[in-house]
Amino acid sequence: MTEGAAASEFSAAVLAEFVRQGVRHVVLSPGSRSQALALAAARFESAGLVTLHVRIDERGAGFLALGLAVETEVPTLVVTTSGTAVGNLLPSVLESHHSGVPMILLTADRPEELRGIGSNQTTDQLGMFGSFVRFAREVEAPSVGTFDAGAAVELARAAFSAASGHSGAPGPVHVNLAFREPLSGTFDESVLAGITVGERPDSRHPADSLDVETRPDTVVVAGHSAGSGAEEVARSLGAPLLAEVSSGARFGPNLVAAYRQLLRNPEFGARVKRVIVFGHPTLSREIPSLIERDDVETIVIRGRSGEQYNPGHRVERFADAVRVVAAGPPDPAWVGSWVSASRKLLDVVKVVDPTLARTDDHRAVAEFTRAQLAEFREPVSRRMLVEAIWQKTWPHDRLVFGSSRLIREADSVVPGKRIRVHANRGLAGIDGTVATAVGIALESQFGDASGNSSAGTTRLVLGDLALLHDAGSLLAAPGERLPRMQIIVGNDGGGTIFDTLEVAATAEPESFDRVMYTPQDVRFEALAAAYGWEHRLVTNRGELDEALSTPEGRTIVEVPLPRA
Ligand SMILES: Cc1ncc(C[n+]2csc(CCOP(=O)(O)OP(=O)(O)O)c2C)c(N)n1
Ligand SMILES: [Mg+2]
Repeated sequence: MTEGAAASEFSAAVLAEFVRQGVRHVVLSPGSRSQALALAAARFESAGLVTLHVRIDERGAGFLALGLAVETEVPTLVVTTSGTAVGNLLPSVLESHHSGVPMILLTADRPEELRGIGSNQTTDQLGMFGSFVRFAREVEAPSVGTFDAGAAVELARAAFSAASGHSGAPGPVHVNLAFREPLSGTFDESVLAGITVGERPDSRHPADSLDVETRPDTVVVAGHSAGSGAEEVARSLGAPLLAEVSSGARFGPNLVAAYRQLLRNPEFGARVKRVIVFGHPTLSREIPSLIERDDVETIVIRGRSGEQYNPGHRVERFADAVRVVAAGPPDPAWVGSWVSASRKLLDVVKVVDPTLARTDDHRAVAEFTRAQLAEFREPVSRRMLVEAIWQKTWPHDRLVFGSSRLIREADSVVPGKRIRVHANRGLAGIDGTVATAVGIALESQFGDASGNSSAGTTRLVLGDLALLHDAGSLLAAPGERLPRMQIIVGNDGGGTIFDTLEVAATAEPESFDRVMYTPQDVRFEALAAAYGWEHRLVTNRGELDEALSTPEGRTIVEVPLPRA
């Protein structure tokens, strides 16, 4: 074995064990120091063992890996070179930590003797992610003398286990690998033939289950990523289900979509005395205010996040799961009052009466046609936009929201529907949204390395600034897999979420606009064209329905929205 071959043999041995453990996707950004890992990953892809994605920007690569892992629930590998490349992974590491999405960073580094002496592209990489990673390991440069295939296997198992949350919450893991020149050689490709691709690891088994009695004063809150278990518990408890739009539990007979308005209403909010929380609520002020009340007792079901939800440190009990024990049959009046009040609040008034079209009265028919045309030409509002998108999304599709106003709008108005919705609510950044959605789209549409595909479209719904923040992730090199995807950008010329804050009324308008609204006048049509995306401008309901009904390829659907 030559020295370069040692780097490549070691890289192949590490990748082989990751594949055995269940890793299916590798995202990498180019670089010299990481070449042994990168070239081995390319061979693993040719052998059908992993799906490889190449992106030049490590920040986007990290979020792409996160999106892939949201779908697979298995750690995705991210391979980078040394220096600032590694620093660019921090945003996705933070989101991965806070949302409990597994990923494994394999960052290349200079060997010991080249550190701390001003070597090119060399910094202090170990510990760069601080307490945000579940595990950080330094790996010495492989060499002929010390080559140890067993160490490679042990390393991959430990990293995979930590990222998967086998002894804690799932999240990010950092493996910093030194490589000495020559940086790569060949490896024995017979390794590729002998790998059995891993099974999906079992999700954690709930250990600590808490008995909860039915009581007509209890609500179930389903925050981000709560999962469908929250809906089941609400039903068996006979409790109103206050489920956020990305909870995975916004459906079922107990759903209270207008939960924010009802919590503000003393007739409803004040009667709550017990709250059971699943997932991570972030979209309202009403939920934390409820939990902080002195007369309310809160039970939190431990989620995937590296940090448990505990507003005002008021949570009484944490548990891995709840078991409903009936103190008596649930009181149907309790949940019924919430559900019917919510439905009443959200009821849409139908403008056009379709029975008019069936009449012989010419004036009535003309009236109907006029009304229909008017509806068709109605300018798009935020509510109309999110309702139309929700309506057009089906279980084989994916819906992703950015951290702009539109997710809050959707959370206030959309009805129950069992569809897959994601948003980066771990830290609710406006960064990395395009890359995350592309990851979700690619995995849901192409599946694993065996090419399992399901039909379906991924729609990303976000604001103009969030799209511009991650415009670089529109890039995909020739030869990369391309998703079927619509990016629906509500273009209100800047960050209008700040207009909804108290400060908007008190700040000096010019300063407010300069430093908070931050206006932009980007031509999205040109941006789309530059990256090879289609562009559609949608200004009224008719055009919106048409655009949503014909998703093809990769399209940016630009919807101008009024600032107010
Ligand atoms: C990385 C990051 N930087 C800054 C913020 C603060 N922030 C939250 S929303 C927002 C503006 C969003 O604007 P846009 O995407 O156009 O949505 P709109 O509010 O107009 O609906 C900003 C800057 C953030 N959440 N994440
Ligand atoms: Mg905006």
